[in-house]
Amino acid sequence: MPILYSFARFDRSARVRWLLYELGVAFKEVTLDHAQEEHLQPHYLARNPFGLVPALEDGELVLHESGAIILHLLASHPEHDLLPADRAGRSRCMSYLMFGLTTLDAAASQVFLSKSQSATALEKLKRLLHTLNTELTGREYLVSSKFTVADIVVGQLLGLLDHRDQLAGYNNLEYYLTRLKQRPAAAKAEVFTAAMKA
Ligand SMILES: N[C@@H](CCC(=O)N[C@@H](CS)C(=O)NCC(=O)O)C(=O)O
Repeated sequence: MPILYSFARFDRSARVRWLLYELGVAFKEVTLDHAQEEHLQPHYLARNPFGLVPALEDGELVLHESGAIILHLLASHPEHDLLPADRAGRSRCMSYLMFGLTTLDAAASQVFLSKSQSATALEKLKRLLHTLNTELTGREYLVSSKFTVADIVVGQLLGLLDHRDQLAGYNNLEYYLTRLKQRPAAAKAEVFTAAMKA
C-alpha cells in the first residue's frame, strides 16, 4: 500500500491525496511535524533528500515532487479517466497540469509566503487569475466538459487562493471551484475544507 508523507491536509500533499481518492487507491499517510523539523531528520531525508513534502513510497519506489508523483500514479493506474482520450486533448491537459504545477504554484506561493505581499507578486497572480477566469468562460473544466487531472492541481491552488480572498470578482473561477468542491474524492481528501485552516 502506498504511503503519502505530508505536513497538513492543505499543503501540496493535498493534490496527491485528492488524486489517490479519485483513483480509488488505498494508501497510508504519515504526517510529519514541521515545527519539530521531522522532515529534516535522517529517516525522512532518506525518502526525500530535499526535505520537502509530499513524498510517496510505492513499494520499492520513493518519489518526491507532487507532479512526478501524480504522473507516476496515473501511469500505475491506466484504467483511470483523468486524461482526455485523444492526443490533442491529452497535450492540452498537460499544458494546464504544468501551468498548475509551475506557473500558478509559483505565483500563488509568492503571495502566500511573503508577509509583505509585494505589489508585483500580487499583480502577477491577478494577471494569471484574470486569464484563467476568461479561459473558463462557457467551459465546465480546464480542458473541456470533462474533469481531468489538471483540475486537481489548479483546483487545489484555487481553493487556497479563495480562502485568502483572492478569487472575489472572478465569477467563472468561483463557479468552477463550486463544481470541484462537489467531487466526493475532493471532500474525502478534505482539499477545500483543509484550505479553510491554512
Ligand atoms: N515543487 C515541490 C514543492 C514542495 C514543497 O515546497 N513543499 C513544501 C510544503 S507544501 C515543504 O515541504 N516545505 C517545507 C519547508 O520549506 O520547510 C512539489 O510540488 O512537491
